[in-house]
Amino acid sequence: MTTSHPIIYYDIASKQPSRTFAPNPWKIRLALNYKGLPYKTQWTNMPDIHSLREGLGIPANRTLPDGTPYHTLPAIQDSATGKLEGDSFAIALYLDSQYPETPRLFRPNTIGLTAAFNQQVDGIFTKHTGLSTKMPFDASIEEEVKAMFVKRVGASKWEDLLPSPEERAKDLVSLEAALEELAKAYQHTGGTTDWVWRARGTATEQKQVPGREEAGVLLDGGEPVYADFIVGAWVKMFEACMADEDWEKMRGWQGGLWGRVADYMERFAEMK
Ligand SMILES: N[C@@H](CCC(=O)N[C@@H](CS)C(=O)NCC(=O)O)C(=O)O
Repeated sequence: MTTSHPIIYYDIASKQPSRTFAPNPWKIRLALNYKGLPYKTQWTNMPDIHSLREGLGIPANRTLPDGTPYHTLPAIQDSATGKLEGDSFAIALYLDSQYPETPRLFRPNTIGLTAAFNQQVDGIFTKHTGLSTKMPFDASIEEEVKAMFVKRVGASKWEDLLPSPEERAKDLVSLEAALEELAKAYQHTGGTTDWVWRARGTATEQKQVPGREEAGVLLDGGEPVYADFIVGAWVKMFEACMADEDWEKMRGWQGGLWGRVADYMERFAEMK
């Protein structure tokens, strides 16, 4: 039964107006809206995620390169059941099992498959997060957030984390090539990835595949599933955080597929 008690949904705060921008929170924002569950967002500044989760009693779920655990979002607290969950995939599973009468995120027997896809897609985009050069943090915490990232990677200053124009150009070519492979899943083709030896993209030495049929906006058509929200979340993150001219390029890659995915996800993007 859908409950009248709202789920508290913890998301990372942006500058005003508050909006989701980070990929894992996006996955759950899209999922909650798709399922039509009543929820209320509690926006949390990035430097406060640690104390929030410790206060709620949710264990850390990521580790820094030196082994120190650190806390992340999304997390949910379901006041109907008392359930606390602090990992996006586990939240998606919980929502389907607790609210089975709402639209399903997972079709039967696809949980392992979707978990593997989650890892694969996270890997593709994480490799290219250097392109997200305009994270929309509030000015009041921006310096603190930058200092957190600088300390984490053992750099001496924020500017050292930003890609040079040459690195950015290389990253764009590499992301386009990786997305060329991902686009095959939308066309139900696929096969062994070949971009390692025959990178594709718009760089002058590369060629686009001729005669591509327009790919559908969902992996399997019909209704979306969690796998669609995994990709949709990352595409929305890049839309929010990339330099405008880079996003304009990405929108148009693979016959405009990523622009269509970003636009489609808008129907599940309400910030409640
Ligand atoms: N495995 C976790 C990963 C969550 C995660 O990495 N969240 C990022 C945002 S996408 C975060 O909260 N980062 C906080 C930080 O880096 O301090 C999940 O799927 O929920």
